[in-house]
Amino acid sequence: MTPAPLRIHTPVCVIGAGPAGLLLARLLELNGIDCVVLERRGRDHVERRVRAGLLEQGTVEALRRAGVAGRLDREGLVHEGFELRLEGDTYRLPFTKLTGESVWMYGQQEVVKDLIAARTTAGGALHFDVDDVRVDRLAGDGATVTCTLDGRPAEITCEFVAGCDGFHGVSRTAVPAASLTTSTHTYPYAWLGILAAAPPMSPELVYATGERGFALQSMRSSTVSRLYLQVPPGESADTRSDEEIWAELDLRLTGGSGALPTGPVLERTLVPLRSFICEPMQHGRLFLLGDAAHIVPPSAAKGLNLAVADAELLAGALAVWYATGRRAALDAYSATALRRAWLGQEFSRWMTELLHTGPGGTPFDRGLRRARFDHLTGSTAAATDFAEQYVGQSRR
Ligand code: RFL
Ligand code: PHB
Repeated sequence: MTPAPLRIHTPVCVIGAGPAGLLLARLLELNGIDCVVLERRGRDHVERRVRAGLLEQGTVEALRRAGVAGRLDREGLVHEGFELRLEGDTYRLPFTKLTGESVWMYGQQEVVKDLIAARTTAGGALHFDVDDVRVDRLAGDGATVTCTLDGRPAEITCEFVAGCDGFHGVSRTAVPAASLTTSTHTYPYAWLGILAAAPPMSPELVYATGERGFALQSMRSSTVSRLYLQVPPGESADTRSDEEIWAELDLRLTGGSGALPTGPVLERTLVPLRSFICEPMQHGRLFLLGDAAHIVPPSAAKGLNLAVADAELLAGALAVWYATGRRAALDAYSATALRRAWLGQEFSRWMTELLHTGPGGTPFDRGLRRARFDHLTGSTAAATDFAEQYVGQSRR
C-alpha cells in the first residue's frame, strides 16, 4: 500500500543544495524565515564535488555576514595579483594595488561543507537524495512541490520556490517555454581540470597561453594544486595519461623547463566552455538563482560569485517582503540579477577569448591577442579596468 502523502507547508521551498541554495537558506534562517531545502544528490557527493575555488572579496564578505566564514578566514589563501603569460612574456596584474580588493582561494566544496554544517547545527530542514522533485503548480500566491522524502510521497506547499538546482535542474523547466528567453554560446574548446597533491609552482595564479593552447595553475593550499589544460571539446576526462597531462602543463606553463612540481592526480574534471543565460529570472512565485539561470565559462571564475550574489539579493528581497509586505525588491530581483549576470557573461567571454585560440586560429587571431596583451600591459587604465572586473564585478 502506498503510504499517505506527507503534507508540509513552508514559506520558501529551496531546490538544490549548492552554494546558491545553501546560502539562501542560511540568510533566510538569519531573518527568521523558515524554508525546506531539497537536494538530489547525497551529502557526501555534494561535499566532495570539486569545482570553483576563487572567491571575490564581495563573496567573502557575504559569507562573513552569513556567519559561515570562520574556516575560510583561517584557511583561505588571500591573493593580491596573478600572472599572465603570453608566448613566454610574463606580466603580473597587481589587482589589489589597482582596486583595493583581494580574492580568496578556497574550494567551493569547503564553502558547501561550511554552509551544510551551519544548517544542520541550526536544525533547518535539508533533505539529501531527493531525486524526483517536481514543481507541480505555480499559482498566483504560491506553489506546490512534490517529491519522495524517506520513502513517502510528499507534497510541499509554499509561498515561494527558489530554483537553485544548477544548469541541469528541474526548476527552470517549470516555466512555460514561451515565458523565457534563453541565449547560449558554445566555445570551440574545453578544459581538463586536475586536482593534484603537488605544491603550486608559484604562490599566485598563472594564466598562460601560447601556440599550444591555454593552461592555468591554481591551488587549494600550499600542498594541493588545481590545474587546467585547454583541450578539444570532444576529448574525455581520461583520454590522456597523467604523464601526458603533466608534460603538456609544463610545456604551456613553463616552456617545458620541468619546473612545474608534479604529484598524484586526485581528481579529473572535463569542463565544456559555454555561456547560457535565461531571462527573466522569475516566473510568478518561482525565482531562479545561480547556474539554474546563467552559466559562464570558468575563465574569469565568475560562476560561484554570481550564484552567491543572487542568493544575497533574493534573501534581502524576501526579508523585506516578510517584514513589511512590500514587494518592490522582489519585483526588482530579476532585472538586478540579470544586469550583473550579463556583465559576468561579457567579461567571461572577453577573458576566454584573450586566453584561447580555437581550432584554425590564424596569424590574424594571434596578432589581435598580442595587441590585447600589449594594451593591458602598457596601460594602467586598461589594467585597472581588467582588475576591477576580475575582483569584484558580481556585485556591481
Ligand atoms: P550548483 O553548484 O550546480 O548546485 C546545484 C545543486 O542542485 C542540485 N540539483 C538538484 N536538486 C534537487 N532536484 C533536482 N532536480 C536537482 N538538480 C540538481 C545539484 O545536485 C547541486 O547540488 O549551482 P549553484 O549553487 O548555482 O552554484 C554555481 C557554481 O557551482 C558554479 O557557478 C561554479 O562552480 C562555476 N565555477 C567557478 N565559479 C567561480 O566563481 N570561481 C571559480 O573559480 C570557478 N571555477 C567553476 C570553476 C565551475 C567548474 N565546473 C566544473 C563547471 C571551475 C570548474 C571546473
Ligand atoms: C580554480 O581555482 O578552480 C579557478 C581559478 C581561477 C579561474 C578558474 C578556476 O579563472
